[in-house]
Amino acid sequence: MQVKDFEKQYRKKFIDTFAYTYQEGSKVEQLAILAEMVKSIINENWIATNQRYQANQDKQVFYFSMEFLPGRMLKSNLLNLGILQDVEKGLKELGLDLEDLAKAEVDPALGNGGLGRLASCFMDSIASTGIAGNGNGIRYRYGLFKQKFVDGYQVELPENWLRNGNIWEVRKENKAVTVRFGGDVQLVPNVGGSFDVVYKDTLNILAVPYDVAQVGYQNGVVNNLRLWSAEIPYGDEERFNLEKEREEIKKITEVLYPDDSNYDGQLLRLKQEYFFSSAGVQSIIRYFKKFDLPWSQFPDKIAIHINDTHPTLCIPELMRILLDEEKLSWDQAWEITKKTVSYTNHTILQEAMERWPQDMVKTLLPRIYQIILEINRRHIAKKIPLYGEELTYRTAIVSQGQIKMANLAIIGSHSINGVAKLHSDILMESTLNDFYIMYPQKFNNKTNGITQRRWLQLANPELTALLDETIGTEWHFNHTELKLFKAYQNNAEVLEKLAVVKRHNKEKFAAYALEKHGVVLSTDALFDVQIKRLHAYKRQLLNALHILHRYLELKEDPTIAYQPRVFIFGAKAAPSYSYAKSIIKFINALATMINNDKDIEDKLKIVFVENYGVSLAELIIPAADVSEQISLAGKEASGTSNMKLMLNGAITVGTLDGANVEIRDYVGTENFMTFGMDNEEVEEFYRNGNYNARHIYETNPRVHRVLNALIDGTVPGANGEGQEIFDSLVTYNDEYFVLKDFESYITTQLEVDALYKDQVKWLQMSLNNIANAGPFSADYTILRYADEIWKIHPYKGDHSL
Ligand code: 26Q
Repeated sequence: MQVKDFEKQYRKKFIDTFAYTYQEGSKVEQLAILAEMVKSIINENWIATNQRYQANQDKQVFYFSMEFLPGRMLKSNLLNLGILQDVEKGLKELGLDLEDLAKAEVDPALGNGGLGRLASCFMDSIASTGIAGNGNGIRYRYGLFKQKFVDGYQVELPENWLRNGNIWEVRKENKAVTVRFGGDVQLVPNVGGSFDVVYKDTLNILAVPYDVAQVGYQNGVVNNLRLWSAEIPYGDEERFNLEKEREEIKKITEVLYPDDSNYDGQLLRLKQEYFFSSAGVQSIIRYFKKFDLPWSQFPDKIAIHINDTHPTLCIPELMRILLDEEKLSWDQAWEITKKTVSYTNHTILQEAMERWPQDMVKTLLPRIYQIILEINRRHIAKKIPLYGEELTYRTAIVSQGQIKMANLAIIGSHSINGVAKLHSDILMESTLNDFYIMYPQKFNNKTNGITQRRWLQLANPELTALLDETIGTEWHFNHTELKLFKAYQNNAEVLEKLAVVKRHNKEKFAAYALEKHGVVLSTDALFDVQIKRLHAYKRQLLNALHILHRYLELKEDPTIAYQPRVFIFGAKAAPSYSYAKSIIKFINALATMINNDKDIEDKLKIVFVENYGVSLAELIIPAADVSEQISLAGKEASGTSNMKLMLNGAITVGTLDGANVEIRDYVGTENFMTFGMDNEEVEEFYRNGNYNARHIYETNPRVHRVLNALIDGTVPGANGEGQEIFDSLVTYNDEYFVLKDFESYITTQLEVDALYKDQVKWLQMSLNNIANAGPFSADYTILRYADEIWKIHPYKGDHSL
């Protein structure tokens, strides 16, 4: 479209919609009109993509995830359509700024953290690699809570993200399905010698899909993300005149559970899980039936992938439909189900494993319960002769009054993968070893990835421009080409340009920190970043203790030549996780003390950003010099901020945990700052039970001084929290070995200081990180899923990999 046409259309569309001129409109309205125009381009490709899939009867993957964190979509859609620059120009002619309009979009927080963001990176990569794929999730009325700090404490506010409507969704009322809960189920013998399943007194809920286009990168592909909303069925309004019943239905898709690593067995959560699993499976069945193929070909046309155990009920749901509605035999249905479903595990923590009380499942989902019991019975009967009772019973789905979702997911699928090499090894060798013995061929690794489009091209346009002028633009389509950048590591001019890019990005963040938090930052300081959910195992506390250590040192001797640093934190704590909230309060108290201490000047600053999410990540990551990846070895399944920060030239200070191990392998030990115990050492402590945190406190003078500062009133306003943290470390023996790794951490941080002072060396390390980040493109991860698990071939567009 010509710029002139664009302007004309924009003016007209605005007036047609609002009956006043765009100059009088709000940013939200100006954005809405732009989005309408973008959608009309997208929709054509969307229809064409669907027609192609249908005509070719392509195999499709359905990615079931309880969470998606897509971030704002305007610029990402423009980039992927290949019209970002043109639209920017057109808007300028109209006197509008694309950046302003982009910021008027809400950032849908329909997820907690890593798992949800991964799902969205995957959606982008599935479309961009030309794979026929769909997302399946929940359209929560309220997203993850908005975080505010009040006197340094986290306060949670509701996130009413739909207030102005969602410009990218299309309500598909004609694709609604019914999901049944509760009631009684009877198996009534029929003339054919089998039986019919008769339901009585069920609560029927209408699942209405809202579809969101997933635009591929300059390849014409538009896939679908389908988010389900719970509504009262048509014609049932009479029945639902009771306020209470209406409320109950509305509640199902009302809020996202804000816990990301702690299992909390609430009935409503179980309802959510079945609701979107059932709706998704029903709509897949409806799609498959259009082809009029034998059921045995179902796995040749459909792959269902479950993102952690949250959608596991799609296994018994698929069984239910095949058995009860399509009248297949158990063996046929079971074969099809196993061949269709695959599962990714995202956690090592035992306390995060989902298990539901048997009685809850029985009451809420009587038919599904029967099917789960039968799956379990057959599993036990089949495996005891092979593996004996002890091992077999450890793999039971139903045990001690509980239904274990991971066990059901493994038994009912053909593939289970971890999300980084170390994580997958730990699953096979320890956490899920019993299953590994039974089904070694099901286990595999798929190291996570990130989309370079959002995390480099959109978030860091200046670095993108520098890469384009040095290595060309082929890397936009094939991210391993970033490797070409390595050839410039001794090029003074390129290093200088890299420094300028980093400085500009730091200036942008500094402007935000000043406006939002009133903190003045110097861009000469090293920007040290830890952004992730707040959890004890991620050890934000280790970071905080290091800062406190530096502070105490500087107070004692102001001449110490520490490299000035800005410590940036972004983290939400689950509302019920009180220890995590205490750490937030403690870090905020530390920030207030240090930022206002005249003796410290620019040597130390702390910024704990409020309400961390995808949009803030896009601002912070390009500004980072150091990436803090300091979880206790063996605890972080993968991590993905580690990849995003590396891609933007930050140097990792990290333990050998999750994907850090692979990052270090690619970038080389000389460009990665390793510290702390490895997984073996941690395991050894678990085996011998010899860890004694109090002993470290009593014998290590640095630890002693820092810990005393937690309880002697050094940090004003955090006495209670200081004491609580002290106790967790000393009295309760420091579950995550913070004190054990402390020395190694502060030593490594001193090395970081020294390296940073040698700017050429530092820039070379930074450049090497960028150049080696290509393999962590989610495009490659997705191609491996497609090839090895889903058995789907990418569509060969102009720029397929
Ligand atoms: C389960 C039951 C009840 C309520 C909530 C939950 C729940 C919700 C979300 C449990 C876990 C999550 C999220 C987990 C998560 O984000 N894990 C992270 O996944 C990333 C992507 O694979 C990894 O990089 C991280 O290492 C991992 O922590």
